[in-house]
This record gives sequence, structure tokens and C-alpha cells, in this order.
Amino acid sequence: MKPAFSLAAILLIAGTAIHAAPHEGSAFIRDYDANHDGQVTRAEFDAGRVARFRATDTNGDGWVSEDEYVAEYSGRLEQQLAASDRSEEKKVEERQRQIRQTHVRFGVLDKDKDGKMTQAEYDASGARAFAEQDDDKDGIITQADAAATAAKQRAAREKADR
Ligand SMILES: [Ca+2]
Ligand SMILES: [Ca+2]
Ligand SMILES: [Ca+2]
Repeated sequence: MKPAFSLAAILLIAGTAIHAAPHEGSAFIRDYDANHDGQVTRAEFDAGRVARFRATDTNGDGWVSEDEYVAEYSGRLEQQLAASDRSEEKKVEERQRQIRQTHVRFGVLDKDKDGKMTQAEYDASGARAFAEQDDDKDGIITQADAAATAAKQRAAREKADR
């Protein structure tokens, strides 16, 4: 198996599995739809990523450490878990799984393995996430794109769970 494939698989499973339940809607669209028209353009996404990188770099030194990365993700995860109607037991499992995956993801995204995620490394991961969400590849993430992607991710995750 080529390394590029396992990277894609990790991102696919780890990136958005938390909002796989259809009634919870698309976290991707909720996160990046700045003008609230129900879809995400590339411009909205890029602006959102820049803002998120700055917010994640809590000590403002220009790069994101593993601790900063996990802390930022953990904050969003807790919001999603709070909004979810799953049982507490399931939430504990989900939390452990997601945090573990987030550490793995940091290691994968930190391409030169210096423990620092630069804006360029962060942007590369964002570009992949956008492409993955844009099911019909027209450069805009609509609810239909998000639903199609969520269905694929559910299938991938069920496979990974087996
Ligand atoms: Ca929008
Ligand atoms: Ca930092
Ligand atoms: Ca699209």
C-alpha cells in the first residue's frame, strides 16, 4: 500500500466521522459557511482556515504545536458531543477515538516531523479536506456534496471498525 493512500484513509476516517449521523447536519458547512447561504465556497473556506490557524496557534509564535492542535480539535469535539444525542458511553468512546486520531493526524500532517505545523502544512491538509467534501468537484460545497461525502465516510468507517 502506498503511503499516500493510508494518509487519505486516516484523514477520511478521522476528519469528519464525528458528524456522520445525518440528523446532525454537516459540521463542515456549519464551520465554514460565513454568509450562511447553506454552502461553502473556496473563498469562505480559505478565510476560515486562516482564521482557524491563527486561533489554534494560541501562543502566537506562528506555528501550531501538537498540544495546540489537539486542544483546538478537542474544543470543537466537545461542542459536537454536547449537541449529539448519543449515550454517554458512546461519547466517551468517540472522544477517545477522536483524540487518538488527532494525535496521529498531527504526526501525518507535520510532514518534516519537526513537531511544528506551519501554515503551509496546515493549508495542505485543508486543500485535501475541501477536495474530499466537494463530491461533484465544482469548487462549492453544497449540502448534497456534504451528504454524499458523509455517506462515503460512514461506509469507510464501518469498514475500518470491522
Ligand atoms: Ca456560504
Ligand atoms: Ca504555537
Ligand atoms: Ca460541489
